[in-house]
Amino acid sequence: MKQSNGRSYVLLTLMVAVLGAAMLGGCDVTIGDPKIAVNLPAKNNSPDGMVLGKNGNMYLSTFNFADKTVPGTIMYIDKNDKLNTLVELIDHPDTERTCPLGIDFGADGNLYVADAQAIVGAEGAISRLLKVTIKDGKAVSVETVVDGFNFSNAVACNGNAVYVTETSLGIKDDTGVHHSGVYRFELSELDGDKPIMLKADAKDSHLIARLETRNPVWAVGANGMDFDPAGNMYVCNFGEASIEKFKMNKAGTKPLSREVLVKGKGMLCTDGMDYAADGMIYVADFLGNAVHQICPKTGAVNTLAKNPVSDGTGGRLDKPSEARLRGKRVYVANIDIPYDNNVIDAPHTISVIKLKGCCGNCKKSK
Ligand SMILES: [Ca+2]
Ligand SMILES: [Ca+2]
Repeated sequence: MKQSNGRSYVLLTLMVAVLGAAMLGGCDVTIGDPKIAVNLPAKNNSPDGMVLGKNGNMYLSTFNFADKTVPGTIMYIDKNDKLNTLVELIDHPDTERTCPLGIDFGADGNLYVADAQAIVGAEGAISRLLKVTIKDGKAVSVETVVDGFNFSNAVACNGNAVYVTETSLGIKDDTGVHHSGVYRFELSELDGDKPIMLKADAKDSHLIARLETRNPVWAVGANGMDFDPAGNMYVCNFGEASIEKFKMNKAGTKPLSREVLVKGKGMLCTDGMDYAADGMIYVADFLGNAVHQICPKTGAVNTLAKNPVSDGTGGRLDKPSEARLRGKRVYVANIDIPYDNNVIDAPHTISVIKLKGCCGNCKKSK
């Protein structure tokens, strides 16, 4: 039951997303001047999740939307913007492919990866959380540690836990509400020999937060996620074009309160996000083909870059899905997948936006 429910709902979501392309085309606005940080090999043409490692490398998940023979791969961009491969991931036994999206390092130093089988239309609740064990900077093993997501998406680690957004809880709701959420796992319960199998229908005890999305075209829920230094959790609600802020209990096991930090204000959706070292939030706007900087104190939005849908030439944004800060440079993964009137096209790029000092954006009111 779980698999059929999850499958039908996730596929419906993706079909609606495709149909929505005609209704929500790009616009002609161009803001900013992003450049190319890295050219990706043609086979690794669908980049998504990124995380800045303690060693200064920007780690990056890549797959190939159209070609299932290409393994999902974790790469990294070193301090000189040279691209390297960390590890190729293990294919799912049913689909024979891996589709890595969000990534983050746990307090144990290992890398946790969302394998979103749903993004390429795989059937069933078969998306996963993978653990890449790292020793001396090298990947020594890849294991499945949680199975049974409908659509695992972002990964964010805080304390001794790993949090994963579930973009669809697979719940049928005739009122037009799309249900999604956040799962939390203790590092100590993640065991490659005994993967956690999630219970269906939002009944699993690891589910700590639920989100609702009311968008008739883009029924896509919880997406990017991150924590601030005080332990507050921020979750992007894609179809609402919002970021929700959750004040957590001390242990980080459940939210005590929640608020919508920002919604809309020029954003058409909220995809991958970074609560960055400079105290600002960076969010990729897949539908708006834009990257925004958001003040977590006021919710003010400063659009750093935006352009009509492109092929990515020269660093133009090409369906960005994640933005991460390194120093004063915002790295942007152009996932370039075929939704919202976009076509997969060369070049395949990571863009970079150079920040010009402090924007002062936080001084503005909402
Ligand atoms: Ca492209
Ligand atoms: Ca494109």
